[in-house]
Amino acid sequence: MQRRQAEPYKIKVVEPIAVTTPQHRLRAIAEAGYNSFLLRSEDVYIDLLTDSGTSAMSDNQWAGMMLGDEAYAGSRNFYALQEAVRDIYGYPHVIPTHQGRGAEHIISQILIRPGDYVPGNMYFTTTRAHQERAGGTFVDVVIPEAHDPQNRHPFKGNVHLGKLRELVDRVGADRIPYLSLAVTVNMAGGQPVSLDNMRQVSAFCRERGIRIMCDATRCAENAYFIKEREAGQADRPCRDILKEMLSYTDGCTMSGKKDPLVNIGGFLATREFDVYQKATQLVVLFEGMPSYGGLAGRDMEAMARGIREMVDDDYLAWRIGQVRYLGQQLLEAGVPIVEPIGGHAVYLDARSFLPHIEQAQYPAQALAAALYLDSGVRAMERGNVSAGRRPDGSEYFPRLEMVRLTIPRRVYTDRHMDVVADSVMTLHRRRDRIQGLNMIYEPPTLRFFTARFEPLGGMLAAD
Ligand code: PLI
Repeated sequence: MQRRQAEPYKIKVVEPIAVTTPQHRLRAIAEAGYNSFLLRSEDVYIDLLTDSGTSAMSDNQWAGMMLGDEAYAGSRNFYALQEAVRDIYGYPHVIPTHQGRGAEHIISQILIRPGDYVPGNMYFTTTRAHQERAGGTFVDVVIPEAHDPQNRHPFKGNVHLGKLRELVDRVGADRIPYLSLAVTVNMAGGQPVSLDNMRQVSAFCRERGIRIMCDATRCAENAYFIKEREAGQADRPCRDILKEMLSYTDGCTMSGKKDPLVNIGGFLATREFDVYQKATQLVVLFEGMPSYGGLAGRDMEAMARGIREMVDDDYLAWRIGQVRYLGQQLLEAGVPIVEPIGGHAVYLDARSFLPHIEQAQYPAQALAAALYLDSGVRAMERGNVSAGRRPDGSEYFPRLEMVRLTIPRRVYTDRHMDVVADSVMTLHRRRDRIQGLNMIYEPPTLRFFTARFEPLGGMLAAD
């Protein structure tokens, strides 16, 4: 018999959430232009929009908040953060930023020149937007399996060395400021990169003189997958695996809002003093002093403590286990999801779920809206709307058209996951009644945040 495991924490504070009526939800989603980003959170029952900034902090983190040293410069909490980053990530130079994209902005401005190419193991929205804003062209070098939702490759985030080599040979290493290496790969479904792949990629990049900037946003979850799936890693603590992973990179951008279990914060870290020095010049313009980067002292303290908590093996096993608990129920009911189940979310494959809706009518956006209408569960579109448009104005039409059920860390119980599973399964049974959407307002960048839609044919809900 497989013994069941429970949460490695107990609950000290609770936050009530409201169950809403179908009429209320119909009004709310119409007012939100059928975009789940534009819903008020008070109208949401179970909020799976994102795992970003939505974690529950521990009592130790809250205690740290009371020890905020709110000095303009040289706050002791900055030194605690620097120490945690050196200890857990292994990078000597650290600059706090208000969140991950603050770090992406700074590194893109420092390293990318107009006409450069930035290879990456699949794009992320804000990361690519900053690379393009700095004049770079993003080139996808992830393995092809990553674009196939049903392919069960254990490390779908791996870099395809052949594609990377082809790019370097074509444009020259001097046109490639860095390889952007995400661990895990969010847009592929929270899929990990193997240690072996990182080792090989690092050897190649070192030989060609190309630095590796890691998007380390969910690196602890990536380390857990390595422990679980990669030969010879089962007995190592995730903390050690993580240190080895990052030893193959030259620096990272980091959103503290994911793995480090805080509600706000991020940082840029590097091994290169040069890059660090240039970053200190930019951070004062855009974020704040290099010793706070837009964060209060208390926020840096909470992040420093969260960084140490995020590598706990029992926590990570439970965390990945909860995501899997939801995904497994959907798989057993025949709902098409991205496999293997990823680290921070279960991704519904909206193309297979709603084959009658063309991608130009945003099936993933329509499915996210239908889910909200059915049960008050808020999810996020990660498909054609998120991918946006190419510089020539055409839509990307990515192969992956997904709805992300993103699980906040330490927030919901498995019973909440049961409610979500029931709702998705209900929609799947009635899927032929869900209609596509027409986009009626489209902002020029990162359109998914604020775009507005209307249902085609006037009917959206499953019933
Ligand atoms: O939201 P930020 O600015 O702290 O971080 C940006 C960011 C960078 N890389 C990756 C892989 C992310 O997932 C990411 C933010 N993700 C969000 C907001 C999400 O909902 O997935």
